[in-house]
Amino acid sequence: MTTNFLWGSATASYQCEGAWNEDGRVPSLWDTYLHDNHLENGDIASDHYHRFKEDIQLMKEGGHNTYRFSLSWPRLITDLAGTINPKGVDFYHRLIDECLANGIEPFITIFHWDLPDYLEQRGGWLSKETIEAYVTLCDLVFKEYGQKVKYWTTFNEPRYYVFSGYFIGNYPPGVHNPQQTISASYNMMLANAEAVKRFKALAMPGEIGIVHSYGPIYGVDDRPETRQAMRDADNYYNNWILDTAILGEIPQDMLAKLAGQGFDLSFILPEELKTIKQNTVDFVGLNYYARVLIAPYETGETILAINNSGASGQGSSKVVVREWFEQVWDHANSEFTPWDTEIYPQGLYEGILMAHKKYGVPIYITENGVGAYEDVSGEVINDQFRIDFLNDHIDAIKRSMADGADVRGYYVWSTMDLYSWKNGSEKRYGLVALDFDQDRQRKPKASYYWYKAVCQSNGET
Ligand code: BGP
Repeated sequence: MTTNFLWGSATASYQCEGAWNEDGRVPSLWDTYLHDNHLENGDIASDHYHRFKEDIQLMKEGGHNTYRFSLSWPRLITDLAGTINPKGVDFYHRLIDECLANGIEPFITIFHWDLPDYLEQRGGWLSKETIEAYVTLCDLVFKEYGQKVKYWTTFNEPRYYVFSGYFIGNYPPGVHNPQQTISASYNMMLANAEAVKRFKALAMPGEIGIVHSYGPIYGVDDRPETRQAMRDADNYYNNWILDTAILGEIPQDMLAKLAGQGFDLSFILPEELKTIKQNTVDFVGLNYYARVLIAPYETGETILAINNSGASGQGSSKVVVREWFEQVWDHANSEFTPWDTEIYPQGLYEGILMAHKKYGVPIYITENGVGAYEDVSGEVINDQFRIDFLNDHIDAIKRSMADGADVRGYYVWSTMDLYSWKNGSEKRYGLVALDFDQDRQRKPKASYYWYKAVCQSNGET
């Protein structure tokens, strides 16, 4: 590893902060959606808002030299008029300062899904108004924190946000509308370019990137129809975000295919395409959980994706996109988590090399980890399965670097147990355990101590 390699872990504001209605914070679309549907929510989450100093001490003692976290938009700007909440602004000054005082480099995500509900009520990412509001947010946070922060990312996983919210419909706003999926993704990618533009116009000292949920594409065989399905799946899963943000080009064959299927693309304006072309990111963050295995579209079904449905979901996952592809879960030959996520470290090795060859920009692995049901009641929490998982994935990164990839940092998801979207607190990812039923006392797991040795030896252990 290079000497200044970033070793750390990651969280997101809604998933860890709690304090959902404190100090002037207004509801996000997640608050409203989960409250309205009587689902487990992040009202308290990991209580990071009140306990961030303790968490940063744990990071420091755990050998981390960086922390990836996101800014809560509904804590910072509280209405359509753009009213700034001074207590929210102050909170992130304190969080950033605490990181810096402890030798932890802040790596900031501007948007990790907690859109203010007042914007969702006006159409959310379907509306150009949200792009304007997002740029106002960027302007605020660049000016407030920009002299202290070297690493910025505009969005966490726009693809996952949009496809879950507008295509599958299992996340808020919970609709199933392919046309809206295309419009919302486009607006987010345009907002990404506008944020980069503002960052450069303000001559900020740091670097700016985007974080993508990376699904390297594999085929079930080598037939021409499989190769075509793989290309379409790559557009759906990766290129739509990565080509647009890094190269400034929306994949042409994807647009042609969408037009051929009768989708309306008239909202894409030449001026906007110029903005996208001229304002590309400096680096990319890749979140890696699993590869994507693809077969040609054959079933005649229209869509749908079913996933993330808990232990009973294993074996029932399905993603079929009409005339594009079908996704395959090869249970006979591979290992899967109870949530049907394949454990496939080789996909990280090959995926990094593919991204490196295609894009050539610096890469940060901004999330990698494994969710599990865990008994955290004992004194010692032996999560050997997590150690094995992390070890194999870190090894994959090292191999990719030995083969020429420019990887500059690695973040375990997640720093501590936190709220998992729709799964609540029962799907745990943390290096540090929390007892959600009691006082949320922090208890490092075996993986925390193992990862400490990795960080301290710069990946040699
Ligand atoms: C990523 C998100 C994270 C995190 C992680 C695990 O897609 O960026 O916010 O939640 O996935 O996902 P889940 O909690 O659904 O298992």
